[in-house]
Amino acid sequence: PVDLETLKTFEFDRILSESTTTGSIYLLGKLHNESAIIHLQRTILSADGASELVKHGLEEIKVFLDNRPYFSAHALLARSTSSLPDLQIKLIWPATEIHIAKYTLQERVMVSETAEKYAKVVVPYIESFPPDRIQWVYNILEGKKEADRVLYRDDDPSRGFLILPDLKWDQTSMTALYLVVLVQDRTIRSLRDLTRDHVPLLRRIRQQAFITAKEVFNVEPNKLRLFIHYQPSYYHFHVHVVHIDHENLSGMMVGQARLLEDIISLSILQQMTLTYALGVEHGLYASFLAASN
Ligand code: M7G
Repeated sequence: PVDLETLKTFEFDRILSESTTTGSIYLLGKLHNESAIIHLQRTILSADGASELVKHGLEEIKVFLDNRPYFSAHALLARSTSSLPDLQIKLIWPATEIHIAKYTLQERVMVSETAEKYAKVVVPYIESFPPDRIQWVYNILEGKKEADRVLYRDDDPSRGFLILPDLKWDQTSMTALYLVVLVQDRTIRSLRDLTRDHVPLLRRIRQQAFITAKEVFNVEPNKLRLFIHYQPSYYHFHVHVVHIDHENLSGMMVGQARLLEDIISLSILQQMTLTYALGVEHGLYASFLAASN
């Protein structure tokens, strides 16, 4: 289990990446001699929490620019039992080389993946993963982990799916709403495996995501972006459900994110050439290079 004492033993190695817009940073190091990635991020202020913070939540301010009517200051937050958390901390421990590559700042290139390239390059890449790479998904599907966070579940092995808050969302700000839908069917590795037969499943996912977001978080259907990643990090089919006002998500860029709506209307995915950005540290990059020679 992870606790404060464990975190305090962190032996820092290097910074993998950082973002000044989101105020977040990925650190690589060791915990108890195993590789660990620590992600630190300032928590997003919720709309009603922000005004409370100004009135009651500040302990001290230091003004560093005073040019009336313009003022800028650094603030220290007061401690109280109702204080908002200052930081969101995410930990991957033990971290694999694949995790480290994923969070390392790297050059990106655009690649076009034909159906032939998919079969020749991507399928062997997917099959090279140890099965425990998606153990976290199976743990959720089987009710062994995050069971109390699941918002909707249908255990039918082919038609069923689960909806729960994504790892990326701490549930404080609704405009940062981020849910993930995990299908029960373990044969769909990515959108490449989708056929016409899956259209009813995709439609039910869309409908239920709308219902769950409305019932649980009071977010309307027309405020949600439903999309699928290609390439995904995890080859077990899932859908991202994200608030329209969520900003600064590299995972929403054109190429990587494909609207669920478009996928539902297409159903010719196996034949499509898919073009997307790929980091040069990504495990597929070397395979693509080798295949083009
Ligand atoms: P992806 O498109 O395969 O990869 O999406 P990405 O991480 O590059 O976006 C996987 C999604 O599942 C991401 O949005 C992750 O934040 C989320 N996710 C990953 N893990 C390991 C977990 C987890 O353990 N629990 C939950 N709830 N979500 C996770």
